[in-house]
This record gives sequence, structure tokens and C-alpha cells, in this order.
Amino acid sequence: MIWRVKRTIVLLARVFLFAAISIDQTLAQQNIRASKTEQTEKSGQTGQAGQDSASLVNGYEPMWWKEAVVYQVYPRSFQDSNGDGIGDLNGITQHLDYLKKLGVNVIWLSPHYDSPNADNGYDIRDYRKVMKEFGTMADFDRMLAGIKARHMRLIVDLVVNHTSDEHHWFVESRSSKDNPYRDYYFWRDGKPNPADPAHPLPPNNYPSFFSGSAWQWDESTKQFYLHYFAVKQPDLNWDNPKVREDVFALMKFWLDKGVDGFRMDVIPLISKQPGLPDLTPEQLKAPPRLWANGPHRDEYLQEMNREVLSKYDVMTVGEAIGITLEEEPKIINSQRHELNMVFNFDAVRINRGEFYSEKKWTLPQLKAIYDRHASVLGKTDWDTVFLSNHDNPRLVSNFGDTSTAEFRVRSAKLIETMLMTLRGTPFIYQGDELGMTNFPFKRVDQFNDIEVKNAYEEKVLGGKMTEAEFIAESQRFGRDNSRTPMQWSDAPNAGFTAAAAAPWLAVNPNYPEINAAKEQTDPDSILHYTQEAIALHHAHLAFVYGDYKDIDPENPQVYAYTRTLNEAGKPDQRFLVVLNFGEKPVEYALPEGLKAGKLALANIPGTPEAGGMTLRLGAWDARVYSF
Ligand code: TEU
Ligand code: CA
Repeated sequence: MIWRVKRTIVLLARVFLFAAISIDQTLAQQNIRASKTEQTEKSGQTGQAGQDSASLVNGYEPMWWKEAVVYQVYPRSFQDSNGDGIGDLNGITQHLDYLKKLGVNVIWLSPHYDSPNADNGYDIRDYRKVMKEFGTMADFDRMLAGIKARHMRLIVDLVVNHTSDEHHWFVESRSSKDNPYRDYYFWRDGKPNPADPAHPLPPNNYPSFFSGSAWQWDESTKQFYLHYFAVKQPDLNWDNPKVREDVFALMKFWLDKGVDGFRMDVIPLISKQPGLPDLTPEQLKAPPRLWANGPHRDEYLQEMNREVLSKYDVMTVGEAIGITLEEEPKIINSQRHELNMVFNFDAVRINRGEFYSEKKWTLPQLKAIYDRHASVLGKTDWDTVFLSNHDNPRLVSNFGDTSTAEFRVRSAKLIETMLMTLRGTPFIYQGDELGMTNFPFKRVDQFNDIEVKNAYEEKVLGGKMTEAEFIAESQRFGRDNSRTPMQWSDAPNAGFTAAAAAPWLAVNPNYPEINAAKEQTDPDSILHYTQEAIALHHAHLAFVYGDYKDIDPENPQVYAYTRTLNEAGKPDQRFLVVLNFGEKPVEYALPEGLKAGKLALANIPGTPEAGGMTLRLGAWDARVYSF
């Protein structure tokens, strides 16, 4: 009993000490970063050219966004401040201290713009207005000021492959064939339909991401328009210089307000195939592969960089849909002046087959992905690390083990360890720092997402699969799993909303067990552990610029790798990460005669401080050592 109390006091002290240290370290590092960024600006460009090698760290040009830990906020589900059941900007402002304490230093805000919400804000009606459900521009300014006051930064979502069909450009565009905005979008005549001449067939065989054809017939001008996503998301015609000019102007509008960059939605899709020919049967197996490699993609991104990005100290991350790892450097090589980094989906989709079907995967396959990243991306590229977001299942449900409370906690911590120690800027999705889980969906009417609703029509009503099969797959991989409200406390609706009515999407029933308030008082919580893992990441540049080496690539159960950094005139940084990916304990002999030194982080309380050549790993054991 006394021992337990003592241990709790020690742990609590550690937690508070950690909070204090991590804030100090973060502030100190931010000062360093600011001065480095200034130097970079003085030397003229944001690229590598003109950099003298002395200012490089392990060959990489130091940048604040390389050293950042990013936290994604999905505003609709973060915090409702006014009781209407919908999260909002004032709700985010309320929790800035929570984010500061967690140790993240960049916030990525999913779309906050005026929108009819066919796709929860990824269909924008007015790029210069805040969605009224989320608040006002004054609320945005207050939130941004609060972020800056805490020495954090904000990047916003840039959704410019398409707009809403309610955007005034499209309202004009669809009004007549000779409207000046007609050419802002893709309008085409249909193909003759002998069976029903009044209703032509779509101009080509492009499918939409959200089921059905990517072409929508418009009765008033008797033409089709192109929409890769929902019918209410018409694709912009980037080949029109006026479109590019308007997009660049709206980007400047937000940058001039002080935002620190953009996450760019499906950005490789902006350059369409000339003439829009049919996809071949081979291309139909993966349309984004072709769509992402249009002839003007890099030209348009370079123009964007020249006209907008190069004039600000910003971070950019593109959603690399349709792009292979090998193709990425075209977009992210700093000498090409396009984007800083992209999200590559190889890891997050390792367990995914067609649509929401499950595919078997092995640990060596996952390791091979990260190994390829390390060898394909060079010193003038930069990588991202993420295993969840608003389009994917909950982190721990997808890659960990939720079969028992103990395994859920351990496996969530193991994955956080991995995210904070692999190569690249890490991204955390809201709620994953609490180990939130998938929602127990039982019926199709529990889903809100247009992707699920449209797929239901096509697949179940179209007789391609049974309702039960469809629900099972959507429960496993549907996007609403990650969009259920943040679980702040055990108050009704998890403290997300004070609304008497239900929130816009149901709260996961496990909120009395899994919530931020509870985890704040528990020194062994996933929340506290994530905070420690982030602090460790910030404290050692080896986790940012260091070399990565997988020391046991074939091992089917243990993932073990090193991150090392040797800088002239400084002590070597050498870290060893060991992750037991499963519930089976193992006596693990380190390969290559390696010897683990002092423990820097462990997800099981009581893990011995000293390492050695053989480690006794428990279920979902995760450790970081010096070596
Ligand atoms: O997602 C694009 C994208 O990759 C999705 O099609 C994704 O693969 C699929 O939904 C997973 O099931 C971006 C946004 O992140 C997403 O939320 C939007 O719906 C989409 O673009 C359209 O803007
Ligand atoms: Ca609200």
C-alpha cells in the first residue's frame, strides 16, 4: 500500500516535471528555430541552393517544420462551445492549453470555411468566410492569436482541386455556356445515347471516389460537369490562368492573417489529362495513378510556390493521393520549389484491400515500407509519419489491440512511440493521444459520411454485397470512426457538448472509460505517455535529422531500429527503439552484438533502467534506449 502511494507520488512528480521541462525545451527550441529560419530567409531561398554545408545537420537543411510535431483538429468534432451539438473555433480556443501541454507545436485545422457540408467542409462555398456553425472571423482571429501566444503555429486545409457547387464561381459557371466563369470548371457534351437520345451518356468512363460516374448532367445547359468526389464538389479547371490567380489570392488572404502554411487536399489531382480520354481497363483499376500525374502538376505547383509560398515562412504538406514513393521527390525535392512534404499512404493503408475490405499484413512488410522511405527520400526531401487522420480508422483500433483495456493502453503507447521516433515530421490525429477507438456501428443510419452513404447505395442496394457485410466493413474502416466527438470527460456526451439534443455524430459509448479528464489524473495514461514521447522527440535532434536503421528487418514480431546523429563538435546521439508488436512476450537477443544502454522511454511502468544484450519484452512492450 505504502509502496503504491509512493510510486504514485513519484509518477505524479515525473509527470509534472515533464510538463515543465517540455515547455521550457520547446520554447528554447523555438527560439533556435526562429533564428535558423531567419538565416535561411536571408540566404535568399527556401531551398538547398546557396546553403553552406556547415549549417546543415546530417546533410539536412534545418527547418522549423522538420522539427515540429503536428496535431490535426477536425473542428466539427473537437469541442462545442455554444451547445448546438457542433464543434467550433471557440471550442478549440478553450483547449489550447491542453495542446500546449501535450507538447505539439503545429496545429493542422481541417476545413473551417463556409460550406454546405456535403463532405464536412471539404466542399467550400466561400474561401474567405468562416463556416457559420464554427463561428466568426473574429473567433478565428482570437484562436490564431491564442495559438501564437503559446508559441505554436497553425496550418489550414487548402481544398482547391474542387469547390462546392454553391461557390459563386460554380453558380455563375453553370448559369450559361458563355458565362465568364464557364471555363473555371470542366463542362463537356455527353456521348450520344441511342437508347434514350434525350439523356446522353457521360463524356468518359471516369468513376467518382464517392461512387458512380465522375460526371454530372446539368439540365439547364445540357452538358456534364466533372467531379472526382461528390456531385456537390465540381473540379476546378487549373488550366485556366484565372483560376490559378484566384486560388493564389485566397492563399495570400490567409497567410496575411498569419497562418503558417497549408495541408493541401488531393493536390496532385489539379492537372487533368488533356482531352479527358477514357481510362483503359488497366487504368480503371487505380484511376488516381493517372489523375495524379497530369502534365502540368509540377508547373502549377512551382507557380504557386513562386507567386505565394516563397514570399512567406510557411510549411506545406500535400495529400499525395495517386503518387508512388518513387515519384514523391518531384513534388518535395527542395531544389524544385514545390511543396515541403507529402502524406504517403503506403503504411496507413497496409491493411486495406478494395474499398473498405481488410488485407492481411505482416510486420516485415510494414518495416519494408519505412525502410524504402529512408532509402528513396534523400537529404533534399522530407518525410511525414502518420497512421491515422479524419479519413482513416482510429489508430489503436487499426494497428493496435483493443481486445482488453490493458492491451489497448499498451498498444496505443507503442504506436505513439513509433510515430515519435521514426523518420519524418509526425502527425497526431485528435483523440488518438487518448487511445480513442472505433465506434460500434450496427446500422447504416448511424453513419453520417457521404462516402459510406453513396457506397451503400451502390454496393448494397445495387446487390453487390449484403447489408451485414457492408456494415462490418464500414465499422472497420469507415471514416466516421475517427470523426466521433472528442472524449473530454465522463460528463454527458463526453463533455463535447452541453446540448440537450444529440451531437451531430454520436459519442462513442466507451467515453466513461476513455476520456481526457480521467487520463489527466492517471500518470500511466496514454495521454501522459504521448506527452513524454513528444518531449523525447523534441529533446533530441537525432529523432529529426538522425539516420534510421532497421536492425532486424525479418523479425516477424519485434520492430527494432536505431536513430543516430553525429554532429561535429557535439556528443553523438545514439538511440535504439524496440517494439514488441503483439501480446506474446519474448526474450529478445539484440542482433549485431548491440547492447541497450540507459532507458529513455518505456510504456510499461517498472521497466528496468538498464538494458543489455537480451531484453525480456512483455506484451506490446515499447522501449527507447541510448546505446
Ligand atoms: O481525401 C482524399 C482521399 O484520399 C479520400 O478519397 C480517401 O482516400 C477516402 O475517403 C478514404 O476512404 C481528401 C480529404 O481528406 C477527404 O476528407 C475528402 O473527402 C476528399 O479529399 C475530398 O475533398
Ligand atoms: Ca457549436
